[in-house]
Amino acid sequence: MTPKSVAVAGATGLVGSRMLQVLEELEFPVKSLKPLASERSRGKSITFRGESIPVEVLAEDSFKGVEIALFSAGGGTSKRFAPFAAKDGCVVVDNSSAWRMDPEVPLVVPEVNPGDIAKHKGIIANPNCSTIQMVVVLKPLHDAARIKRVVVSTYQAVSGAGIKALDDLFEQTRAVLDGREPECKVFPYPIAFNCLPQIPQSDAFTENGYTSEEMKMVNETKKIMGDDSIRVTATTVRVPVHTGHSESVNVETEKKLTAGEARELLAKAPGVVVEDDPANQVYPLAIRAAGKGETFVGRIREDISHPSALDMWIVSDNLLKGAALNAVQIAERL
Ligand code: 25A
Ligand code: L14
Repeated sequence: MTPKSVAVAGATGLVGSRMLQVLEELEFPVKSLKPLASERSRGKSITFRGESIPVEVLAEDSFKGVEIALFSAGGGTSKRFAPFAAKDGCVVVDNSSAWRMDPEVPLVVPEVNPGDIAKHKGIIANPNCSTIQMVVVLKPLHDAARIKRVVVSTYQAVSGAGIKALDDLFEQTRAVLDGREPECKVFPYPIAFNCLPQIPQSDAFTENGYTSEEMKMVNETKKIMGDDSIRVTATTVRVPVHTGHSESVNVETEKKLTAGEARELLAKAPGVVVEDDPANQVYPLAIRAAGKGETFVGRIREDISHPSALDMWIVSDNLLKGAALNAVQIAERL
């Protein structure tokens, strides 16, 4: 690949900083790097390959001469600025939910639907973090046995909600340990020592009683897998974990798969690591998945309440495969 000029919009955020790190670690051929953020980051610098680069304020003309732009600065920012980037001939890989369900925009997990990348018209969407780690595991099972229905509950890390949410987790934990009242700045209720069945923290509930995060898992799974017939229901929950989303997933298939057959299929699946040895208490853990690029699956077992279904536990780093790594992998395929 000839070296590319790359911009990162939201470079000072949690996901943006992981994007810079992944570009370095995967030795992405970067000719020049342009870190972009909001007014709040004016005067800040980021470090890329040992070099300090000043952050520029994102503007409509930021993308002249830029070939690839990775966006992670929230949905509103993507909606407003990605079209300007595309118009200037830049290809946008967007981590927000702004464009994901647009029929003109491919929604891509490279292990699942790499062929959709070529259909882009300037914008490619990076799926929701909880969806990405689920579909890399579902895909080989679907190919082998056709998935009819998925029932998922998530245990989502606080880093998914950004830097200020992590500050809340730390401050509240300290307050509780010191015997003070925890203060809520980002979440509607304390996240320290608690679970919140509401993601995101604002604009969460849709008319059918699901949260928007839950409906993302329903709709994005069908789009990425290219199969509207897969029925999905989800309950998404924030837990006081720093980084690494965990998921309890029940998968009903048309053709019965034994737990052993599923393990064999998943052992061969790209980007997936099977960690499943109950006798030795081996199963995926968020604290071990954090910082790694793979998706880990374990606790694979046949559902005793159904003739043709499996239960499993899926864990991945929400900032890496769930966001920055998947975006850079899409850019690599470009
Ligand atoms: O709008 P949404 O979709 O609800 O998204 C809200 C936030 O969720 C995070 C991300 O926060 C996003 O802004 N997020 C989104 N997708 C995520 C994912 N898949 C995700 N988190 C995890 N997984 P973040 O803190 O990680 O990153 C924010 C980055 O976006 C830049 N940004 C925001 N608005 C922008 C913009 N850039 C350009 N134009 C805009 N209009 C933001 O830059 C950061 O890089 P910044 O300069 O605004 O922030 C620098 C520092 O300021 C702190 N901060 C953030 N918001 C506020 C704030 N301080 C005060 N008030 C605020 N409202 C941050 O802590 C940051 O360090
Ligand atoms: O759709 O954990 O990418 O708050 C990313 C952050 C969904 C919510 C997305 C979180 C959002 C998620």
